Amino acid sequence: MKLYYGTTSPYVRKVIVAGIELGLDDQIERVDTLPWEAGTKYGNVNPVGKVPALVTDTGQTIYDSPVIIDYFDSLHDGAKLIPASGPDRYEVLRIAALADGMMDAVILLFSELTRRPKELHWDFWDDRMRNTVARSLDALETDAASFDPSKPDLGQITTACGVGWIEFRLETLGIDFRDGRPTLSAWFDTFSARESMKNSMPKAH
Ligand SMILES: N[C@@H](CCC(=O)N[C@@H](CS)C(=O)NCC(=O)O)C(=O)O
Repeated sequence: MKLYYGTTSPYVRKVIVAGIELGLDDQIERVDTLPWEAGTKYGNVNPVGKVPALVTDTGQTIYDSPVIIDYFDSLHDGAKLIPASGPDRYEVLRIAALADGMMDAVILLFSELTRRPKELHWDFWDDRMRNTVARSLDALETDAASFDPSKPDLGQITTACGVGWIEFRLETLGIDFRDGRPTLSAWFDTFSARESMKNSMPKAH
């Protein structure tokens, strides 16, 4: 399998973590991709222009990160990262949607802070994204009480990659996810000790 990836993307990190957790990592060839590069042809792989995307061994192209992880789950017979049915399935998918939505907001905020010329900075947008991130982190603080870091699933992987990225970009964003969130912080520290997390730390270019 070929994974179009970037070293700083939290969505790519989810896929790397899932691959390691499921013992699939040695089947995944990584293709370094810079989706923001001028003149990139990456849109021919994923028309939305975002990493990650996966090309399977049979030549099928799959995106985005939750869909790739669902595909990984179809490749093994062990404990699934996405439960097959019932309330557990929808709880894991809800947490994943919450953490993905938080990541979307924090990425938009980061782009506003780093890519948009200062004279065009839009305070309304900055405030709105910060409020979304704060509300989502508060919800995850409540949800983290029921997380089991010894049993990774899509919800926990998405949350870990999301808050890990906020910490990675702390200096630019000025958001300390730990502030007032002891349960989420303690869970994150335990989850971060997993080999999959240690071997997928974001690296700035
Ligand atoms: N929903 C997508 C989000 C992926 C995403 O936003 N990737 C960012 C990198 S962190 C990207 O490639 N951005 C390029 C762009 O927006 O043009 C997923 O879960 O895979």
